[in-house]
Amino acid sequence: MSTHVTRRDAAKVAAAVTLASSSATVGVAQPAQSSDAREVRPPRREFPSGFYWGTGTSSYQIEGAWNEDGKGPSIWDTYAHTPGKIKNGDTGDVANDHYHRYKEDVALLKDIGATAYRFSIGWPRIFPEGVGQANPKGLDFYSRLVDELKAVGIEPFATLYHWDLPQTLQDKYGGWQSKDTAKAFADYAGYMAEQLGDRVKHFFTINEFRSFVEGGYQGFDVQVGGGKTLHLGGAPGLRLSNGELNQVRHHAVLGHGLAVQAIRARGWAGTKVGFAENMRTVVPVMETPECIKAAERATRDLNADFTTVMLEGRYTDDYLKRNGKDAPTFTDDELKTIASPLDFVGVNVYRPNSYVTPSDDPPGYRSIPINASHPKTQSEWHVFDPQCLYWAPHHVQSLWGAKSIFITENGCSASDVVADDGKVYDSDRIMFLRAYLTQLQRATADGVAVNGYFLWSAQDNFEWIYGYGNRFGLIYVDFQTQKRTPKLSASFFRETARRNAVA
Ligand code: PNW
Repeated sequence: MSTHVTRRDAAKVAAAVTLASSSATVGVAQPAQSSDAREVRPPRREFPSGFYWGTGTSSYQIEGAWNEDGKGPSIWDTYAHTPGKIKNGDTGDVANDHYHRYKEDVALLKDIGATAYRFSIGWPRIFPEGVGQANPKGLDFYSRLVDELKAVGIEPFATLYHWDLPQTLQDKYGGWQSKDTAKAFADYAGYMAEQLGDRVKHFFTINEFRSFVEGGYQGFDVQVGGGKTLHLGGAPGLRLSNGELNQVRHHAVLGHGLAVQAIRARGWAGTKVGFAENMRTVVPVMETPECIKAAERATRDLNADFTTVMLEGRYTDDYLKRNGKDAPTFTDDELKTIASPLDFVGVNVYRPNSYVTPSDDPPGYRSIPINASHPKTQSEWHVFDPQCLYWAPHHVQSLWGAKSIFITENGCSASDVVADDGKVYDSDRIMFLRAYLTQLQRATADGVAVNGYFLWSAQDNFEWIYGYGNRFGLIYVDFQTQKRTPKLSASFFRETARRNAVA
């Protein structure tokens, strides 16, 4: 594989640029003598000033040290230790060994130009049994991580729940099947805001309600095109009925609301809080007013169980009707708690979940099938469409009037390898990022209040049931040696962050 641009290639490119730009002399333009002589002005697709350029990770996916310094076991430790659950029998026991290498990892974040970092706190490191006595060594790890980030000028954004529930709460309460878990979560959230709030100004309560609830308590189907669906799962690996599942959903959003209240009550002045949800992203088939309206209707409807109830404080009539006897039981007070006012909305955006056209019949939109030939990235569920990074934040603003939105995850896995020259040429990831970010820039230019973008992920890591096979990082990790190698996409990210414009 040759990655060098030869002088001849450069001259050809220069000639093509000259031809394209000299409309009066098409066909008679002279090739430029030297590509260096002319000034090339890259297009400027700028983001608003003060925009955060971040990367993200989560505790179980990178920390390792699964049983060190007093940490209690989590449901993901248990699940990954169960034979047959994870591809190749991989576990997060060691993962990226980030628990011991966090200083090197923060230095790398600085090198790749990140101005913000979204990490998650492992609840069982702080409360090994979910509740009760806090573990000072666990707290100390996150405190040192935050200090290290602040020292190099990277803004820390902490997620309080990225799926690694203390095993004790699973054993005792059936996890999120019980309101007791929601209450325990709020106590832990309040404690973290108290302990880190002097330095951490942004907290996300829960990451991806949909993924951990549906994956963990029933298993969920994702449409991948051509009428095919994929069944995905995760810890704790239960198979609940629809009614039971709706109750778990309700407890998860209740946990979020209680956590928001606890953070407000016990946190420091100026602490900001929101959630990070992979809401179902709906793309209008065409950008006509009717189609966009239909897409908004579908967004509110298809996210009724999580995003909509958290932002509106009510389950939509359609949702309750659709679920009939399987609808969750709840009180008005709980709904108020669930919709506690937020400072921002975080959305994880990877793929379109639905393409819609208008319809005169209820529910007022029609989801069209995703074609079998629709492009995908390396992950089998990952349907490719940059438009979703325009429409997801757009709908959040137009439907719910959000004043501040973060893209809390976006990125793709790719078949990355270290080339003979020691570098990693992830051309498809750069293509993915440029295409998606161009759409995000379009959203900000249209007045959508997006304040930051967190690329998933800083480093290759433990990709849940796929183990170490699916690499999402800007930094390549050799899991045998723990050697880190920034990929070509890391240069793309650095340049984008430096310019505050798509590179
Ligand atoms: C997210 N889907 O999961 C998680 O928040 C991360 O921990 C994870 O590593 C990352 O995205 C990449 O997978 C998702 O099927 C899992 O659409 C599945 C889907 C989306 C996100």
